[in-house]
Amino acid sequence: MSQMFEKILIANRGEIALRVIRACREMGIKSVAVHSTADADAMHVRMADESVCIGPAPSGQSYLNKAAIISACEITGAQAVHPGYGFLSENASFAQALQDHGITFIGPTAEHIRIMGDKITAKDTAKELGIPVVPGSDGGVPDFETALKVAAEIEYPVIIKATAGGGGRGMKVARSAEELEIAFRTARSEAKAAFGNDEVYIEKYLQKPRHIEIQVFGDGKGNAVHLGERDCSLQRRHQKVFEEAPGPCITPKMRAEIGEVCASAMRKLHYIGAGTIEFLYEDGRFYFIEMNTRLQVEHPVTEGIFGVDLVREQIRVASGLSMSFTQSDLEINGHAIEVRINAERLPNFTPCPGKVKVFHAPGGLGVRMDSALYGGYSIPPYYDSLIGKLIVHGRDRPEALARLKRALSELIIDGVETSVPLFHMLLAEPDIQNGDYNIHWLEKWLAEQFA
Ligand code: MV4
Repeated sequence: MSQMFEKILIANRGEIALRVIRACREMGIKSVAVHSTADADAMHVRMADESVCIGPAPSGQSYLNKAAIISACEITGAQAVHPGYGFLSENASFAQALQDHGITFIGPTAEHIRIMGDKITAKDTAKELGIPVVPGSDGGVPDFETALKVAAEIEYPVIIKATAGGGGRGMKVARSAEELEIAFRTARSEAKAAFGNDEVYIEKYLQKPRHIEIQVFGDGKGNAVHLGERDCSLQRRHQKVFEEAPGPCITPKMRAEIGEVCASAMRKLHYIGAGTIEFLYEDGRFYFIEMNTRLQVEHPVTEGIFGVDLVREQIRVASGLSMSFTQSDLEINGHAIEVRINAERLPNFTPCPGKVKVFHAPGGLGVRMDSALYGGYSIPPYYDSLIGKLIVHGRDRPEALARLKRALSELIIDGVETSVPLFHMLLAEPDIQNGDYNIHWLEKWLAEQFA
C-alpha cells in the first residue's frame, strides 16, 4: 500500500516554489521552503508551512547545496523533495543521494535523469525506443576524417554539437567541407573549455524548424500518456520568451501520432513523473533533439488546455499512486499562451534587479499569473531574472491572443524594468497573430526592432 506524503520540501525558490506549495496545500500536504540568506523575505518562505535557511546568497552554497537540503529534510521530517526546474531538478546524483537517505525525489529515477542528461545516450535511447531523430553520426565523432565522412553522407549543411552541451552552447554550423574543418575544431575546443569534455557529434542542420515539445507523464509501472505539444519556437539566446499550446501548425492526426510514439517510449522505459521530449519540426516531420526529465517552466499552458494539475500528478506517482487520468480522459480544450516576464532592460535584456514598488497582477476569466512578486519586495541580483509568468486561456487562439493583450494592459510592475513592453510589440505583429514563426523569427525581429 502506498502512503501519501505528509510533508514535502521544495528545493527551489520564486514562482515555481509557490506553484508546488499550492499543489501541496490542495492535497493536504505540509510544505517546507528552503532559502538562502538573500531570500529570507521571499514569498515562498512566507507561503510555506515551515522554512529552513540553507546557506548564503550564491546558489552554489544554497539552492545547489545537496547536503544542506538533505539536512533540512531530516530536521523538518520531510519525506519527499520537489526540485522544481533548474537548480537540482536534473541532477542524477542528488536524486540518488535522496534515495540513499530514504527520501523520495519527486521526479524520474537517477538512471533516467543520467541517460537523458548525456545528449548522445539520450539520442541513442530515443532511437531505440522508436522516436524519430535527426540524421547524423552514430554517437561521438572522434576525428575530422570521420566528421568529413558523416557530413558527406548526410549532406551539408551540418551542425556540430557538444555531447555535454545544453542550452545551445558549443554548437557550430558548417555549410561545406571547407567550413567543416574550422567548425569541428572550434566546437571541440569550446566544448572542452565549457564542459571539460570535448566529445562532439554531427547532425544534419535543419534551417527553419519550429521547436515543438511533447509533454509526457508516466507512473513508473509501465503506464504513460502524452499531453500534446507546446510550440516554444520564440526564443532569444536559447531562452524561451513565449510558449503556446496547441502548436499552431500541428494537426490532431500529427499530435496523436507523435504523442503515441512518445507515450509508448515512456511505457517501455517505465518512466515516472513529468517529462518533455523536445523536437525540431520541419516540413511535417519531427526530429528528436533532447529530453528534459523535469517539470518545465511552461507547463501551465499544457495544464490550461487539458485542465490537469501536473504537480499534483507528480506528487501522486512519486508516492506510489497511479495518475488520476488515462489517455482517453485527455482532451484539448481551447488554446493557452504563456509569456515569461523578466526583470530586464531592453534592448539588451540587461538584468534589472531592485525594489518592486507596486505589483498588480491581472485577473479575470482565463488569466493565470504565476509570480512570487509583491509590492515592496526587492528582487535579489543572484538568481534568474524570471519574475513571473502570465498564462492565458481562450476558446481558440485569437481569443487567447486578445486575452493576453488585455491581461498585459492590467499588469502593473513599478520600480524595475521588465520585458512587458516587448510583449505589447510582439502581439502587434501579423506573424505572431498568424502563428507564422520558427526558431529564428524572434532574433531576426529583435535585430530589426532595435537596429
Ligand atoms: C539544431 C538546430 C538545427 N538543426 N539541430 C539549439 C539548442 C539545442 N537544444 C538544440 N538547438 C538546435 N539544434 C539541428 N540538427 C537548431 C537549433 C537551434 C534552436 C533550437 C530550438 C530553439 C531555438 C534554437 C535556436 C537556435 C538553434
